[in-house]
Amino acid sequence: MVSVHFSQAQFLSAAHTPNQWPAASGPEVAFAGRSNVGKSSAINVITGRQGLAKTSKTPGRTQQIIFFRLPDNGFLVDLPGYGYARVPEHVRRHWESLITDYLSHRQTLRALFIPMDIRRPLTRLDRMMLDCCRQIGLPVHILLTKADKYKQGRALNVYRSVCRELETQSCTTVQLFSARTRLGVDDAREVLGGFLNPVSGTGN
Ligand SMILES: Nc1nc2c(ncn2[C@@H]2O[C@H](COP(=O)(O)OP(=O)(O)O)[C@@H](O)[C@H]2O)c(=O)[nH]1
Ligand SMILES: [Mg+2]
Repeated sequence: MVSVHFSQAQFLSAAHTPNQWPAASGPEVAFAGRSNVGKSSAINVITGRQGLAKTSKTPGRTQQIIFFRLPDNGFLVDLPGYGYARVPEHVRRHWESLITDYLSHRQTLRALFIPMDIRRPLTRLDRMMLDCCRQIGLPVHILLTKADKYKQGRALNVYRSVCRELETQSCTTVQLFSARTRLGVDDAREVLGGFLNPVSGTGN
């Protein structure tokens, strides 16, 4: 059984540029997704720390990489959201360079969690993100967020069709999730723990 003490996660820093990243000193999992899909809410409910990651009704605000330190040396990372239509061009370019730098240079990055709103999964930018991860060999776990917005049957249909679309994509997993009802929180913790602490549970 993997056990990471998520509830002891602490805000460490907010970085605009790579030289502000904390030293890469332990396994790291980053959350990346379209603005307003419930990324920060997911981090809060998974860690059990309401208010750890700032949530907002106004999409497209954060343009920094936020680092949270976990006990035993790991990091959780909140990447700036993408796909918000009303950002100026220079902000979008800044976002692209931040993310590209981070994904391609962060040696300790183990996996990406990509939350997607269940009502609008696999947008063009989500697919670009998935392609990027495939190219660099980074595992991805997709949270279909706000599952409470749909009845169970409809949510399961979306889940199945996303799984079908991605079945040829190795190292990509999918689950239903709701920060509101806590659906899927334990599963998400287990997957996250496995990425952060891959030797646990193997008898080592
Ligand atoms: N119904 C519902 N709303 C959610 C859920 N998760 C987040 N939200 C709402 O969606 C909005 C954006 O959430 P936030 O976590 O800030 O999204 P982020 O921009 O992806 O970090 C907020 O108004 C949240 O209250 C969920 O599971 N269910
Ligand atoms: Mg956020």
